[in-house]
Amino acid sequence: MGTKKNMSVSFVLIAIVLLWLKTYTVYKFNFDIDIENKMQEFILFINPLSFLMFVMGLGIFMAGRKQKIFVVATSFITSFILYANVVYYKEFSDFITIPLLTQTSNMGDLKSSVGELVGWTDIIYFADALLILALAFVKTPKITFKKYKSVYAAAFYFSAFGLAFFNLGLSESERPELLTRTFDREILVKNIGTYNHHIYDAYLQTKTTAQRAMADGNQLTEIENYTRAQYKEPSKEMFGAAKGKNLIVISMESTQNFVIGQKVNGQEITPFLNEFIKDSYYFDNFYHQTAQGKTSDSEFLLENSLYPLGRGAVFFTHSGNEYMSLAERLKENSYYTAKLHANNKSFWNRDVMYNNFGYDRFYSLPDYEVNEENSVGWGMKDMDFFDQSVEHLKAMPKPFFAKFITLTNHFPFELDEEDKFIDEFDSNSGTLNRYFPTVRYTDEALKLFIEDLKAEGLYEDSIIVIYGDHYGISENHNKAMEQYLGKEITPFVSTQLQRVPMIIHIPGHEGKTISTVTGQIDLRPTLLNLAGIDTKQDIQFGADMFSEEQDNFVALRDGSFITEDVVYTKGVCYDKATGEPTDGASCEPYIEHAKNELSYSDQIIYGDLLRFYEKDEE
Ligand code: GP9
Ligand code: MN
Repeated sequence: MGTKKNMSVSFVLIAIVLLWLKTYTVYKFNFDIDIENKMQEFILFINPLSFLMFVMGLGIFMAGRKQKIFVVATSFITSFILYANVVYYKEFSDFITIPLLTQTSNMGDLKSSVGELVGWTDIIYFADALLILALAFVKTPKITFKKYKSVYAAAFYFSAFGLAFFNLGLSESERPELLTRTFDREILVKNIGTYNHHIYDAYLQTKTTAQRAMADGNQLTEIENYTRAQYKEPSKEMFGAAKGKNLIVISMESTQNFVIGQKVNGQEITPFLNEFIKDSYYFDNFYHQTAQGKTSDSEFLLENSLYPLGRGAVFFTHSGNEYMSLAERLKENSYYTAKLHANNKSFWNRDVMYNNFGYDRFYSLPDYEVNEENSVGWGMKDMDFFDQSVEHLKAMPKPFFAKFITLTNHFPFELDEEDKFIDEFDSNSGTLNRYFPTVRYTDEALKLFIEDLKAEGLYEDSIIVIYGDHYGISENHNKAMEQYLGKEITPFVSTQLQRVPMIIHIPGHEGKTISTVTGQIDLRPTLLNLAGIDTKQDIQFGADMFSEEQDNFVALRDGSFITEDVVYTKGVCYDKATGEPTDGASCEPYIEHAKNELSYSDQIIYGDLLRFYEKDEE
């Protein structure tokens, strides 16, 4: 600490400030972090500081030689971590995570290109550490290597804590539920900083590693017996109905089923889908089963026919697990597999997870031409996304499995004037009001996409599956929803609102509405059976939606469930016919069943049990 007589600066403080400024400079020059306003810039600027104070700050408890060694070593180690991220980012436009490092294909890519990524001039990234090293040898009264008095040390750490909380508070207000809900690594780093991101990542890793270590293969045997007993024979007529055809699956952002066939202000909300349904299979009792991981949870359900987790996003927490993905099974059967979504590839940790699922290709942001004109709200407009995607489809080997994820109909449901084909609703919820025109917009985008597929000769060779990923209108908007639906929203109605559209179009097949109670968990077996791929031996919790043995049972992630006759939610059993609470006895037998389903699925994920799976010889 400085005194008036002899002004000197603490060696520890110099190191902190240098590293802090360097980190911020690297943020600006080496990472492509999208800054939308001054507050975000400010958060980005302060976010390295608390970590550096905590770690480098330990130097204030030491003096002289000890302090010098500690500060110099910490400077180099921290610089190295930052530099490793710079190198990694050059190649992958993403930040390092532990699962990424252990994924061999990624590392292989990195090793082969490391020569091109690293150069002598990179020494500049260590300039501050070298300066610190030099200062350690300089004898000047201007720098002090003293230990802090305990009162100063306490004040120092008190400030570090304060700063950390201040940083988190600002981030929370910029990005609510940052650590549990939305998981874009870029947003995470932007808010908590690159160093804290590593700590957070290490925490997730330790937790999963411990749970995984405690698991053993016997657990899987019990679960396997359970899922085998649940297996439903596919319908003879539908098994292989799409064999050899391309499989185009479209996940519609935030689209709930209540808009299908309905109007707002006397105008149809989904005119295209309403027509498309007429010559497709339409499942009108199909539920989303997602939780905090939203879109990524729906993708997880589709790929694995496993339930997502109750807390956090499994795409983030268990991306290193062994899975039996839909993509992998299709690939084994000579499909080319691709994901198409015009967003940051690291959003929801997709780049890592898709790699694990075995996708051949992920067409993400850099594969699209995105500009001011063709963007709104969250990014590229659906119409342009589909339009540019057709070119990608044309380039794919056939048959392909192409999975699309739309974006425009995402909260806060913004739209340019020229894209509003219908008027907003008029209620106290701006969200619900805007929802209708954005749903209508995506409907139009789908219409144009299908026209394009026809023009390119892809339509007749493809089966097209369209479904909603999760709800768009949360319970916060119940008042406005009551106004639109013209009825009270009880927990029963809320649960029914979790239905999302589900449409399967197969060339040459006539349209049919199927009202079996089904959910996203059923997608994997249904699609594989349509492709003529048997799933009898697979561990999955869903069943073919065309099966005559379908049990009309869907469990939602919160333990609610729906059968042919009842809806069970928040501990109350409702009669579907009346929507009124009924005798608990009608729900009783299923309560255990729902619990078992969810807990078996959780056990698979927490224990990474599929690594013990062995296929029986037939
Ligand atoms: C982002 C998109 C939206 O890429 O999939 O995710 P959500 O917020 O709906 O989970
Ligand atoms: Mn979504």
